Amino acid sequence: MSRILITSALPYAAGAKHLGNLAGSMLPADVYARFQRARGRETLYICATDEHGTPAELAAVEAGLPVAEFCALAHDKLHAMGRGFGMSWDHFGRSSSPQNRKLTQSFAQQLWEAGFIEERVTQQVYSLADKRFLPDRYVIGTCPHCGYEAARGDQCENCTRVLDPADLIKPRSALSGSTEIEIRDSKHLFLRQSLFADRLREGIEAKRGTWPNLVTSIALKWLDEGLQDRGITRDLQWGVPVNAADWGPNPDGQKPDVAGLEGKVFYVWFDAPIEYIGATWEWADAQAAAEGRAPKDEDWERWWRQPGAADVTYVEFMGKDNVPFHTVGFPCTLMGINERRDSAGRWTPSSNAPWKLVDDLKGFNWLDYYGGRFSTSQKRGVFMDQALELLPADYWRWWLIANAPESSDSTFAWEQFRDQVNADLADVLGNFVNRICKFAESRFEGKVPVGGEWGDLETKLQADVSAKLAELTGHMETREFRKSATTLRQIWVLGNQYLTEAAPWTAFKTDPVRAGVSVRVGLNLVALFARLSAPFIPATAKVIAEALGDAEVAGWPSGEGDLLTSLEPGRAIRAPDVLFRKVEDTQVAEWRERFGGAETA
Ligand code: B3M
Ligand code: ZN
Repeated sequence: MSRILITSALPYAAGAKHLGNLAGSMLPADVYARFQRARGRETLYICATDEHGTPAELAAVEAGLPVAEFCALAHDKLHAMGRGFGMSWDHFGRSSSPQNRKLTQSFAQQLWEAGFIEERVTQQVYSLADKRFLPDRYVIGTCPHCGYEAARGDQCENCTRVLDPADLIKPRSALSGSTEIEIRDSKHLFLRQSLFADRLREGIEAKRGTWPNLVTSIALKWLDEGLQDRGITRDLQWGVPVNAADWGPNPDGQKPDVAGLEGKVFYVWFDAPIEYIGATWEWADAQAAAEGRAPKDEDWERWWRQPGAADVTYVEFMGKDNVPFHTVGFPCTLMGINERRDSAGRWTPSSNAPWKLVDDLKGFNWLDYYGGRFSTSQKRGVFMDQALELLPADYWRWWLIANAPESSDSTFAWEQFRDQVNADLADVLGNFVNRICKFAESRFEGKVPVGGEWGDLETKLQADVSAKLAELTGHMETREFRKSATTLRQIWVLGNQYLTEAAPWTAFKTDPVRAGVSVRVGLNLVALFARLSAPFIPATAKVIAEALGDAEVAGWPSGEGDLLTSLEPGRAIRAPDVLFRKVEDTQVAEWRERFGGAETA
């Protein structure tokens, strides 16, 4: 049985944490991780804060804090917020960790020595007003591709194209707003991505049909446009320092220009994906410390390096803007270490134990707010910390997964949110659990009824539920989250239909044994619902399991087996408190007032 390694895109320490960040990477990754653990697979779900680069520096300036302090606070805040939403991370690391620094420097060294990194003198944007270079997001201007006027120097968020600050039309400093800008020479390291184009294309073509169309088409579009070599260093202070003094000669016998590279750091997009590995190392170190033993490389390398990782399936989750960096950038880094390329373009394995590349990549479109973007500055939309003040995490988890922006963008609107959580969670699931548990309490002494035989209704229910379970398991395995939520809801509905037909409340007067059978089956449905719902709404699933006398939710059911007979007759149960209170119209009105509604889009 394969082990499952899961990563979700690393949130910027400084980023605005809107519901889209949750919907498009962390939450589906968590649902998938919980599902795989429930299936009995050894699963590792890794996430971290992405702390380097201009976004963090700019936010620290704005907050008036030293950047290291700013990042430490942001990390803690994000960690708490993620936990609040039920993220079952095995480790939530920091890209500024010593482990990531070591890996990043060692990877760069290996790439240099293998001839995949080149030095170039580049033209950088220099601000006379700020007396410094302005890499990436320090420059704002008009996108040369789509004309968007607030494009950042690293990427246009409108058309998702990756940019070079010097490409921007009408550039201005993000620090001072100054347009007094000149272009100066500065030496930088470039990863020779163009050498990898054919290998990358082969890899992506092989994933067509398996990976979402969105992902393969973004990756192929990138390759079709002609893969550019990528600058992987920056004129910044905050980041992983370029350790060129440690490096040996490249295949041409050339040593790096140590003086020319003095004081530079690696580009944030070079070190951030490496932190997936770095955070796994942090996790292994923390485990060892907790168990009072010395850490071993083998503990984290078994997830990432062959031959130990041969049974690992590695799945990445991210929003569409991150796809190029994960289908091109990060694979180049790893392939450049795993393999050698001769001057004729022939590839052979290097002498290194190879690092694992992604097996499955799940990309998402955007979640927007009433058809417009979530925006902190324009006070539009509800953000992660605010959402948890309004309602428990499971409401949000359910709605966001049921409306995951998979095949297209999806949109959040309070009215639709209210209608859907009220219908699915309060009316269908919550009401079912409460009704049957209350009835068992009042008519069967709070016990799973004993005796009586199944009739046609139960046999049919078992067949229907079992067919739907196979469908649900299939959707979960292929990471089709909307379809999974739809199928799960259909299973809840099957339970409701069964109870309506079996009507133990009326049967109780004339045929108490028959009513007992229905109540027993009903309670077993409750137990099954907890198991199947746990990846989506884990807190509620636990409350349900506890009401049935279990400390934990049982694992994912494998097939027909004990689908409707897992609770032994005679077991004591109790009705839980109301699982989901309905979202009221007055709340919707208040929240629209506070966070904006259709008029703001
Ligand atoms: N921090 C981008 C983002 O939050 C970036 C992802 C890094 S994944 C290695 O959109
Ligand atoms: Zn653009």
